[in-house]
Amino acid sequence: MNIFALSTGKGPSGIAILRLSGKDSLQISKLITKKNDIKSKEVNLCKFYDPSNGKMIDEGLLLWSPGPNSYTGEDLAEFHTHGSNAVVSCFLRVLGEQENCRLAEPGEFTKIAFQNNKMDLVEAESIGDLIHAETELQRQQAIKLIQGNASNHYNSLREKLVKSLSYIEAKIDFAEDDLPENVLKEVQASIKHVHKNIKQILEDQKIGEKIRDGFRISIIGDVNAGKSSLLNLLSKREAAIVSEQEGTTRDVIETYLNIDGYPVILADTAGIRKVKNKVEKEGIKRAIKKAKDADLTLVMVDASKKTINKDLKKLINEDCILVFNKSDLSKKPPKNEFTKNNQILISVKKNKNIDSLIKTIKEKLSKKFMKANSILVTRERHRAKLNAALKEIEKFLKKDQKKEIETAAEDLRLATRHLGGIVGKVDVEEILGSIFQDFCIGK
Ligand SMILES: Nc1nc2c(ncn2[C@@H]2O[C@H](COP(=O)(O)OP(=O)(O)OP(=O)(O)O)[C@@H](O)[C@H]2O)c(=O)[nH]1
Ligand SMILES: [Mg+2]
Repeated sequence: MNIFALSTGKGPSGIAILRLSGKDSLQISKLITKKNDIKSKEVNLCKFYDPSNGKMIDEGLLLWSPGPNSYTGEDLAEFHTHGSNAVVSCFLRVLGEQENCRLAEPGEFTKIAFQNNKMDLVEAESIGDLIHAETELQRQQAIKLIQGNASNHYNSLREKLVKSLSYIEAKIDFAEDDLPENVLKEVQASIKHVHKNIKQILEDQKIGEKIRDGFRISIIGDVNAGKSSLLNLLSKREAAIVSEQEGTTRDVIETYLNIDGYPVILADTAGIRKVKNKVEKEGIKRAIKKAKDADLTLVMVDASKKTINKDLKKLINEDCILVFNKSDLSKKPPKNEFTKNNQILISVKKNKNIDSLIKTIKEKLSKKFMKANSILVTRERHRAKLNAALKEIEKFLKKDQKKEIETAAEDLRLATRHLGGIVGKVDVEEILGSIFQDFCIGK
């Protein structure tokens, strides 16, 4: 079967690229271009025709890459046409009318590339990440993964396990004196090293996932301090209702932002105060929970107030940034005991000092998270596999390997399998579906 799809985005554009992969793609390309001398890895200037009636569809370029040296590893044609909806839909119809030709499923080109060993699973996933990257940090992380840093690391850990396993199997198969005495000691040391390494990777505060999904920042504070106003200003839209009435916001309102390259999910919450109203009470409960779950909390206080309210004070810890708003009304924020915290005086209304708040947010996030090691876990799937491998290794290390050598070997075998599953060396089928379905069609 040959598969095809529009690989560029929808809508009128200068150029659209349609891909066709499969063993008949050269034959079909010849039919569509009426050309017999299509050159590989060269730009072929062509007219494109509908073979059913010989009428011209458009003119453009054809890039022809015979397998295995193509993105998918199969024969691959790329048609560059003008990017109008009419040209694209006509071209897609014509491709669909060719024998053994069907529209590709989301991510199918990359899935075939993986199946043809053009890339491993981590690299394939990171191509999906790169396509969806919205911020600079996300782009950098995806590129690192595409370059194979993480894959190489996982492979080298797995190879260490495989090597140890082969020693243990030799110990099982051969008589005692055929192998040097210290083999088991060496195995133990090597496995301890792998164990330590995986633990380090896992102790990364989920930074890789946060870069993919966004850092969680919550704004909590006094009623009427300007929390919703700040959310609206940063997200450049009227996401939350702003009013001079106290207790306007009840529900948590979240928006996704790109703060200077940092992907952020910013939450606006109900103002903290003592209330009887059931609905507002529930809102405050949710606000407190949001603050607890956040990677960073902005505590907002009206700068013209004499003191910080007691209930709010209880929620301030060393990690919070204190934001005194309404500097247009008062240049002197209330004196307070939180001298170790970052404190910033702003005015949302007058757009004053917002850049310094953004700078502080960035510095806080990078101080808290960016010291993490270079191998970042970017998906729950990787984390689950690493945890499973770690568990098996721990079982192995707890055993008396002289007495329980056979079950110890099984522990190592399972650990190897879990580690291999990250890059796709085993257990592939079950995870393929879930990975590639997140892609867009044409990739
Ligand atoms: N003078 C002045 N007023 C501001 C500033 N920022 C916000 N306001 C006003 O303060 C009032 C409350 O703003 P909101 O953004 O609704 O405050 P909030 O903290 O979300 O309030 P609740 O949702 O009720 O907790 C509105 O009338 C805003 O226009 C500021 O920098 N200076
Ligand atoms: Mg509000």
